[in-house]
Amino acid sequence: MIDDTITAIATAPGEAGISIIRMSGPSCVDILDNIFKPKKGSSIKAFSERKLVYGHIVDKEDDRILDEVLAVYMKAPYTYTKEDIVEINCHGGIVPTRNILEIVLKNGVRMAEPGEFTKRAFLNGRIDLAQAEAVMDLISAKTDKGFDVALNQLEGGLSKKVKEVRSSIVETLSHIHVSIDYTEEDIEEITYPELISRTREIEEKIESMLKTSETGKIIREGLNTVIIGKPNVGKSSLMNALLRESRAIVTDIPGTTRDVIEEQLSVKGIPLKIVDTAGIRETEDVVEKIGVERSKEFFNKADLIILVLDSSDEITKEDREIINHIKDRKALVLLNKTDLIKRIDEDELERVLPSKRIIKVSILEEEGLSEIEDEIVKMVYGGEVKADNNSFVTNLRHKNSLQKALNSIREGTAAARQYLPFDLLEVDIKDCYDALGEITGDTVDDDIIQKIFANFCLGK
Ligand SMILES: Nc1nc2c(ncn2[C@@H]2O[C@H](COP(=O)(O)OP(=O)(O)OP(=O)(O)O)[C@@H](O)[C@H]2O)c(=O)[nH]1
Ligand SMILES: [Mg+2]
Repeated sequence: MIDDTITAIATAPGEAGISIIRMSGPSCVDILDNIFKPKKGSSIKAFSERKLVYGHIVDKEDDRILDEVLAVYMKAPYTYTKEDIVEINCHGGIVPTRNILEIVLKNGVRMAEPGEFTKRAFLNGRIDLAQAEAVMDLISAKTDKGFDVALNQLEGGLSKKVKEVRSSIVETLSHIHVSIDYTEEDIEEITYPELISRTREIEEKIESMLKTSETGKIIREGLNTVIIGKPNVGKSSLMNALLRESRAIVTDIPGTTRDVIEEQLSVKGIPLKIVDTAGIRETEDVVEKIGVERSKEFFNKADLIILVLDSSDEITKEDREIINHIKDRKALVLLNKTDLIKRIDEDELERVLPSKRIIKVSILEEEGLSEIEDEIVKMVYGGEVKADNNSFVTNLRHKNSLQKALNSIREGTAAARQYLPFDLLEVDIKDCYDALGEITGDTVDDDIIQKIFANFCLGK
């Protein structure tokens, strides 16, 4: 049992309407009682829990009023942490917030570590580890889709699936046990073919979860997208059009963008980290040269490349060089400036980039933009998982555990196919069980838990 009381400012720093100072732990109600003077009555304890009470925070040493506040206490176990919780709503200025935090600390409360409230919710068994991780994803979600997926995970969507697989493993293990030592008579012994069909079923369930992880990662972290092309083809115009604002400078002078410009945007719920680059070309200009180098770096690490070509121009040597680089990459090709007379050789393009989607657009006349967005969505969901589904594996830690679980169960299947002894099979199946337990936190080391919560916000 955790026996100390912790505190933190739960709201963002700076000036705002209100700030909230939060406490959790066994002594928080007594401490509130010690520093809070209700407008009516003498003690907060005379009011029922979960009732917001108006009054003042007072430093009893010199009877100084620190702020006019609303305070509430909530009794364990039906709280965020499953412990007693206090929240003080004060004026959202730096001075009252700091003074109230100080007086709380003076009363013997310890400053919370980042994520410690949520960590207590986990340690006290209110939520599992995957749910706790979802809390941070909810806060940091950049798009509605990212939020919906995190909410699904917080409500136990992922955990439920993991638990289902784990319980079929337990069942399989119990059959193996009887077959090893004939103890429990009410459970049937298992044959090798039966065992294989069970492990194959487990494999399939894990595989189907893993399949969602590529899209899941993008939903959570964003799709690293880079716009490339030779100078003056309309890269910055595209960036601005997708952002629906004039972010990057657009002129008819080749070499206008001399450095990379990074922005975040949402394409139908998919967060895009999009980079407009300096047109890639040989140049003597020192600044532009650095820009071109940086563009290449972004190009190398991008998840998606949007190549812009000028359809009113023939394919040049510079275009061909870039085309060569995108052949094996996930890329979308835009033929821009279709409002002008066409000079580009489309047949050649289709020949050199046979598997790439080529979209004709006129960014100037806002033609074809929605087609670009639709194509990006299609590429992300890959036609495999439905876009209206909110059940994705978004977290790299979960993905790694699933992969580990899959490897173990596959080894189990292989061992069963070779009729290896049951006690050897049992080891593989147990490993699979443990790897899945890492996701929900049933089987996970303390230092991993430590690391997970260290990335949380203070006060959450
Ligand atoms: N006619 C026509 N002009 C366009 C279109 N899109 C962009 N332009 C023009 O092309 C010129 C270059 O556009 P930018 O967006 O600056 O091109 P860029 O690729 O970013 O150029 P650099 O930054 O120099 O590499 C500008 O004058 C734009 O107005 C289009 O669809 N049709
Ligand atoms: Mg530009």
